[in-house]
Amino acid sequence: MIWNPEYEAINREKLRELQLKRLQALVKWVYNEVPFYKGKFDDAGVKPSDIRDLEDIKRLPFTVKNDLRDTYPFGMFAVPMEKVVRVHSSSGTTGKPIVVGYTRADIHTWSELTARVAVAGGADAKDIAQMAFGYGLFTGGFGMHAGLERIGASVVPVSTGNTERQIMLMKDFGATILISTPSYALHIAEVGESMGVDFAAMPIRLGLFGAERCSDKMREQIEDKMRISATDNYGLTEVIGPGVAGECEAKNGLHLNEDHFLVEVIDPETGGHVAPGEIGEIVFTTLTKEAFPVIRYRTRDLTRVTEEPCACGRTLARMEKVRGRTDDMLIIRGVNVFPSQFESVLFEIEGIEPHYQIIVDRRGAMDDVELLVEVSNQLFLGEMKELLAFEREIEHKLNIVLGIKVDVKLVEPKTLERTSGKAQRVIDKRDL
Ligand code: DLL
Repeated sequence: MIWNPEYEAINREKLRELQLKRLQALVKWVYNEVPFYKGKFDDAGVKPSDIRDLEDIKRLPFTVKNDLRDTYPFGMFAVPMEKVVRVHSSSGTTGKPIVVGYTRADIHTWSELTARVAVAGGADAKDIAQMAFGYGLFTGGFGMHAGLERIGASVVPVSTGNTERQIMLMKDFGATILISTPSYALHIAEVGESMGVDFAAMPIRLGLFGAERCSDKMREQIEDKMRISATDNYGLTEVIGPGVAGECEAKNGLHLNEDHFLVEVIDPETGGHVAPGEIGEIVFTTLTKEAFPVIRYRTRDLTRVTEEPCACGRTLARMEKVRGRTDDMLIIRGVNVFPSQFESVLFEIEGIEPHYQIIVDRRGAMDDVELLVEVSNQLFLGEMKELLAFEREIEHKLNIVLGIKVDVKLVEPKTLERTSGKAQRVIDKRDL
């Protein structure tokens, strides 16, 4: 099923015409309404009338997270506050949060986009949708809620926390869809198992997961434990929240809502476009947002985009699952490594649970990396000698792939902290 075939299966030539028309109107709008953009465009020597085709987007300056921080809280809004009906915010780990605003029309657009994502993942009006994203300044709860309501599903806004009650309600209400982060879904599955819950006997059939990376292995684990089919969806507060891109049932990339967002993939070092289909940093320009438009917003998320036709009939381009973020990159004794590389090694090894934590510290002048990994109960209860040999084997495999020495510590199942939001995989204790 496609929620809005007129746009989701649009002829790509027509799409480009629509994008250009919207881009031209947007650039004019922000130039006149947002002093920040006027200043940046003037500095770059570009006027709204210079945007004659889509390629001209390259003439516009990028927007980065710090630009949004510097204008905290409402400095980037393109409409007066009386037109703003909602604000959300992204916490970030340091400094001031980023605040975004929505007009009534933006809220309407947003639910259209999350409706698309939900339907692409297999949801429909008959579904009972258990919303286990947080409601609040985080965009996940309210954003997905509106889309599911719009398609006519019965939404149960449980929010996060109290996992046992979450499972009880899931059972009693006969939820057919779970909407959450993949780490929280895995936690729900594990708590369910320990409560003796038989997910196979429950009506739950789909998972709409997003807001953080979910490797294929982790997806399989959740699907297996909960007896569901799960899809991945992507978004970020600065662009709108969830609803930027969502996987269809072909599960081969996330369809980007290109009628509302113009997508570029750039080389994070040079800022130039990468060749089509190559990996780079994904950059978004909102084409229809009123209160908080962004121009060439650098997400720091690394992925690749393909325009190849998809089996589902949508013509919207697909982004591959996010591989990592440019700011995830750890520099260990001069070597660049991404947490997803640890994961790719770990998840190939039998007996490893999908819970791990990377702890980086500095001893004297040396960086020290410790990797805590949960192993299956069966393994953990085995012989010490075997456990130690297993640790050395993992260290060896990591060394081959990452080129650094990692100190692996196997830990008992269920000892690493669980979360109802996004998992924290890296703890960097270095004072860099
Ligand atoms: O996480 C919005 C969202 C909510 C998306 C619910 C999907 C579902 P932020 O909190 O601003 O917004 O975080 C945005 O999270 O730049 C990515 O690094 C990461 N992220 C979001 N979705 C995915 C995903 C929401 N499906 C940041 N896969 C983004 C990997 C994701 N990373």
